[in-house]
Amino acid sequence: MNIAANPVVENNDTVYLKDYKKPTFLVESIHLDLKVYDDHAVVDSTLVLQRQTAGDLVLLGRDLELKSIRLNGELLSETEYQLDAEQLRLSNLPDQASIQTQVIIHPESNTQLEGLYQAGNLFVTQNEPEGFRKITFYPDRPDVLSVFTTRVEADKKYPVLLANGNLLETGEVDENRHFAIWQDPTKKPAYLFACVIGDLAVLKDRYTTSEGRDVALEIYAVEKDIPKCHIAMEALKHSMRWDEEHYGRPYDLDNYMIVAVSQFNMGAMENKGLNIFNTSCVLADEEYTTDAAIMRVQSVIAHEYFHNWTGNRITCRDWFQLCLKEGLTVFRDQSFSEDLQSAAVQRIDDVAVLKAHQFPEDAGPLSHPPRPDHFVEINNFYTATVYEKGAEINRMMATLLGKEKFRQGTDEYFNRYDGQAVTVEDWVDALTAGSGVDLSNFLTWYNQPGTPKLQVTAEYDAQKQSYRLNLSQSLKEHPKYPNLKAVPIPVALALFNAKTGEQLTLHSDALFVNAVKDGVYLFDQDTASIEFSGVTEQPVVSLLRNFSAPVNLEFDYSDDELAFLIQYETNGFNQWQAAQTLLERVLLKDHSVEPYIQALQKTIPDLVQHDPLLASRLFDVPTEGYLGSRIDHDYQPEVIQTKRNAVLNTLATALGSFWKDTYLSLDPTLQSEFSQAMGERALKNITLAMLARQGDEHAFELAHQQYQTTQNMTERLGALRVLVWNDAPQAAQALQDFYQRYKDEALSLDQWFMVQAANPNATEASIRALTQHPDYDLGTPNRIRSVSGGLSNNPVNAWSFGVEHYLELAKYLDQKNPILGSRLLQVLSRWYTLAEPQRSHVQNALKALQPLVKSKNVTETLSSMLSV
Ligand code: B3K
Ligand code: ZN
Repeated sequence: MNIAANPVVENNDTVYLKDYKKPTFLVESIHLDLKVYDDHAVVDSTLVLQRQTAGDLVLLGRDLELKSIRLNGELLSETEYQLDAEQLRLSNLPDQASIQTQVIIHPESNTQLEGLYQAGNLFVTQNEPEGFRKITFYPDRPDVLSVFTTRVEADKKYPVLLANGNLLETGEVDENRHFAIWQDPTKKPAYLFACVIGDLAVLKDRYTTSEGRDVALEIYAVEKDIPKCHIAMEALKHSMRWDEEHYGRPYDLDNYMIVAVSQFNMGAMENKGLNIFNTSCVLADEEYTTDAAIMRVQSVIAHEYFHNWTGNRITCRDWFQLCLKEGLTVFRDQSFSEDLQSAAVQRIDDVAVLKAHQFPEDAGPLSHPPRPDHFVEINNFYTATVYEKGAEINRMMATLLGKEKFRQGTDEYFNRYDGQAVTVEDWVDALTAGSGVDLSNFLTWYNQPGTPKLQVTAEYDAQKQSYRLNLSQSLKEHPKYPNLKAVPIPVALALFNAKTGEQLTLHSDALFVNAVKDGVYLFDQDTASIEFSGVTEQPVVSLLRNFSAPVNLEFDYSDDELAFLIQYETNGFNQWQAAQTLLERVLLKDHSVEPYIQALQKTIPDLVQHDPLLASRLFDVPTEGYLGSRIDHDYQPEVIQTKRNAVLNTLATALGSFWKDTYLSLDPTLQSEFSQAMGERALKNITLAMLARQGDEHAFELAHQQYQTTQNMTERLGALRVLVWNDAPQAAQALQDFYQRYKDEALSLDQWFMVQAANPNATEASIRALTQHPDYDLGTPNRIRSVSGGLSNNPVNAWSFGVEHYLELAKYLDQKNPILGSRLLQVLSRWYTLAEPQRSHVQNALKALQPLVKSKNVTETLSSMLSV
């Protein structure tokens, strides 16, 4: 691919990091008064301003109907300010001033789910990154921190009136209306402001911090969902304790509230003391939601809670620094989840996401550095690169420093910058100062795009008894970033005795700069070699253990060595990685699947007993989508599908009675540990699917029986999937039954849509039937995603009739909900890898969409996608 061929047109809307300027005024305090009515809302705000630098006061505002503006109490006429669609500008202000504005907004018709919007019977806010300007005129940028006092007024049919901080006062306005006044003592940027108005029930608990603060914990949801909030509440308390123990960070307010809303563009939002969550990331219950969803709830609860220190108390100077708070917070929630379940499996799942989403993103037209240096629409940069690669950068530094020094570094960061809005440089500086280890060259990772290739070769010298590894790194050229530099790559490694499988103790001599320390070699040059002495026999090396760096490793393993690592590696992640590498060769390079099967036969029976969760992951056959992302030219989804099915069929046959014996031997209900039970359920579903693939005459009966008798959603859905995807005689009735059981449970019903959309045998007509179903709803992102996400499970379908589906959605959402529209369109970002004629077909369709879309979000994404 030649990215230079059609450079993206940067226009007047482009914002550059290099242009950053301090705000002219800071806001000492803001009083906000929101009155919500059925057909509009009135917002009065009073800002107390303090000049910081020379220049005009710029208040940002979008879709606001300005009713009045006062300067120090005096009403201003239209000649005294400049107003356009994006801002309100005032010149020649004194150094201290108070500005009062009154605006009208329309939450009831806000379909963009940004700013203040109505979702069913509930009014909620979403202000990150730039939603606050849709509520009132304000210097809506993260380096303006202020004390917020909020008065919320609404009809009494909405008994719950919430905002950030402490409740100061409640009262009646008249017979029909009431109000509440909240004050948040902590200074915060406007993107962390939140309010909620509605009719909700609440689950309450308490938590005492390590400092002895008694915190009231509250989770708000609709009445019938309250029983599904207990797992989230436990995860919240667990997160609070974990942050005290691992980072020394206790909570700082007297209350912590979480509100669940069913219409939400993403997972959740970390508003100070008042998180707003997609129901899919709060509600967790084995009967209604899957194990994967339960794990996600726990990790998102932790993520938003951890933002209280990494994001809220220390925030970003500007939106280019987004990965400062997101990369660090994702790293923290991943570490938390590693402690919660099996660390190896958590790492496997996190790396699988990284490789399936971030690697392809970074290899294609949407590639950008974790800290971008320009953007048109910042909402387009809440990407896998900012989040997941950002997390990997932090993980690399943590790996290199070790626990103790990393903690000294983070302590320094919190001590230095509490209450401030900072940059990625500040973070790396503090880590360096606190740990005493210079990490400044890690900044290169933040500023460059692309996944480095790490090439390693090995030489064994029997006479000298030495084993030598030669390393080199490279990055694909990028026209916008001409001076790509070598990055520091921590390479965690181990050597194994090839005969016994035992791990060897390492003695290394570094030929150039660094030595192997605690099993980690820091490779920070273009090339380097390390030599191990006293190696009496040719060993098997295991590289990049635990995925110690986000790079593409190239090492010339033999298939037998990979099979060896599946069997003997003690790092569960690298066991899985060896299996993945081997299977990728089988699927993309026509290697034999035999070594993998043999390794499984030796490894699995024991693992099924002791670590069913890890065992389940060793059966992962790379998805068609992932395999497609490994192909850069002439990609034919059908070819991949055929090969993958053939391998699965071989596996089904080769392991013979293992599948049924294992299926019948598992009983997750006997497991007291959640992760053991989860592992057994995963295995049950895998073995059941394999039985069906074998054509076992009882497979469908077993599936139907599992469907009917279980009380657990993971099992029910696993069985339903086997029936539906194999067109079993029981499929239609089971689908009907599922619908009847769960038609009033939105999250479960999402799964009903998803299972059908993800059916490999789905057709244009079956997908259309789903999108025309009375329960399909274009106003609810979760429902849209259940169909679009399901469809993308099968690249053959996604790249044929799916193209039209995604384009139609992008066109519709361009105005209604551009954040979501832009996101969904990205499913097609690898169009340029397709074989002809599909490639031209999709390219033409994307070009035809260009003149039809208007939002910055979709326009920027489309233009980048077409820039290859
Ligand atoms: N910080 C929010 C993301 C906001 C996305 C805006 N499009 C959720 C999170 O990362 O915790
Ligand atoms: Zn976050």
